[in-house]
Amino acid sequence: MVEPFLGEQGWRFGDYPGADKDTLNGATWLHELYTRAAADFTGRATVPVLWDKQRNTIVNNESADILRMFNDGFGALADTRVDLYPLRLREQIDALNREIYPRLNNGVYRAGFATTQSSYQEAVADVFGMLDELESRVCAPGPLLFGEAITEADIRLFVTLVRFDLAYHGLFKCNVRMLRNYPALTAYMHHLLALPAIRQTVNVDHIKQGYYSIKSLNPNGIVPVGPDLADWPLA
Ligand SMILES: N[C@@H](CCC(=O)N[C@@H](CS)C(=O)NCC(=O)O)C(=O)O
Repeated sequence: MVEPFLGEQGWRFGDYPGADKDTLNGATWLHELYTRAAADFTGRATVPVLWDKQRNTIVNNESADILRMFNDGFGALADTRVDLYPLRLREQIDALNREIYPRLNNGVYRAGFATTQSSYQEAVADVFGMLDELESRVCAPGPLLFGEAITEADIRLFVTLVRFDLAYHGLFKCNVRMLRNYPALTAYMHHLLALPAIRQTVNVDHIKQGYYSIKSLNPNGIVPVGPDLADWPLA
C-alpha cells in the first residue's frame, strides 16, 4: 500500500498511516520497481502492481486482469469458495463491464480531466446516465448486480461508488447528484462496505488525500472536510 500523495515522483512507500514500507525490495518510490522489472521503462508508474517475488518482476499492472488472476489464476492457492467470474455469468458480466467501464468507472475521469466544456458535459451525462440505470438495476433482484452472489462486476462498480461522494463529486465536478441521492445504489454500496473483507480495503483518508493531491486539478492541495460519513458502516 503506497502513501496517498501523488507527487512529482509518483507513488511512494513509507510510514504515512495506512501505507506500507517496501520491506521486500527496499524501494522508496514505486517507479523503482518498474525500472527493476524493466531497466528501460519510461512510462507511468501506476498502481496496482502484481509483483512476482520469485522472478523479481512485475507480472501485471492492470486491475481488471489482476482481479481475474486472483479469482482463478493461482491454482490451489486461490480461495475457490468465491468465484467472481462464474462460467454461467461470464457473458452478462462482460456485457455489464462494457457499459459500466466507459460510462462510469472511466467516465468520472473523463469528466475530471476534461479540457473542454463539451467533453466535460458529455462525460457527466454518461456518468449520471449510468448511475440512473444502475439505480433501477440494483433494486431487483438484489442485493447485488447478479442477485446474492458477489461477482467481479460488483467489485468493479463498488470501487467507483465508494469514491464518488468523497472525490468525484467535488474534484471531478460530477456534481449533478451525490451518490447518497440514489437510495438503492447507496444501500448497495453500504451492503458491500459492511463486508469485512471489503471494508478493510477502504481507507477514506487515503481516498481523499490521494485524489485531492492531484496538482493539476487542485494546485493548493486543500482537502475538503466533508462529506459527513455518519451513516457509513465504517466501524
Ligand atoms: N489500467 C490501470 C490504470 C492504473 C492507473 O492509472 N492508476 C493511477 C491511480 S488510479 C496511477 O497510479 N497513477 C499514477 C500516475 O499517473 O503517475 C488499472 O486500472 O489498473
